Amino acid sequence: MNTVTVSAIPEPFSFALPSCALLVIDMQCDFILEGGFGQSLGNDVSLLRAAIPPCQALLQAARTAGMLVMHTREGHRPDMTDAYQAKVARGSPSVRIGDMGPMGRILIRGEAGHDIIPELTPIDGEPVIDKPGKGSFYATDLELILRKRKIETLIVCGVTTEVCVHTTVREANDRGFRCLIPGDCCASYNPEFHAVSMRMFAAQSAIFGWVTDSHQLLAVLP
Ligand code: C5J
Repeated sequence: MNTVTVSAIPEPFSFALPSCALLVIDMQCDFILEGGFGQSLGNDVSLLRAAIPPCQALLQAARTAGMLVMHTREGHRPDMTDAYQAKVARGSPSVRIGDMGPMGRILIRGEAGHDIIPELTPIDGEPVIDKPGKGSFYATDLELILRKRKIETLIVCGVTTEVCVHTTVREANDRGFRCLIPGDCCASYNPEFHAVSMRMFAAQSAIFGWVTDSHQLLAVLP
């Protein structure tokens, strides 16, 4: 029933299209554009831009294949009642969560910086999950939506690889979802962390998931 097999590490990965969803993690202006939260932490945000074209291609292919597409955004309520002080006070960024940045208040829902970048704007019918944490399952209705749609497999992409992508894949894996991670559709401010994250996903017979790339996926999606 509409099963495809994609080349992956550590072994080819087969999945049924009707029970597979694409999850695009935190492709938000605050992480990717100049002046956002990512840069306030001292990161080179240009490193994340490499993931945009492969994500665009995969997003288009998933829509054409009729797959469930979901997006996440990391951020908080304007009154910050859902932002633990332990998170807000972490480190010494030049601008903290909730402070005013060039694209509005950093990581606050409704602000321009919190929005998904224009290249990957969700279309009608694609659920957007607003999450206060790094993992997409924590304090959200993501699992409810996936279970209702009888989703068993997640293709997970987005930023940053070792933070929100990794946390989400681990959460999904523990909940019984099989995760496929196209590496070129993920990015990190630290290329070494990205590379090691990919190895960690696939180690020990795919302990967290299977790693592939957008070209392999585009070759098998209808
Ligand atoms: C971070 C994320 N890195 N989306 N968030 O704070 O990975």
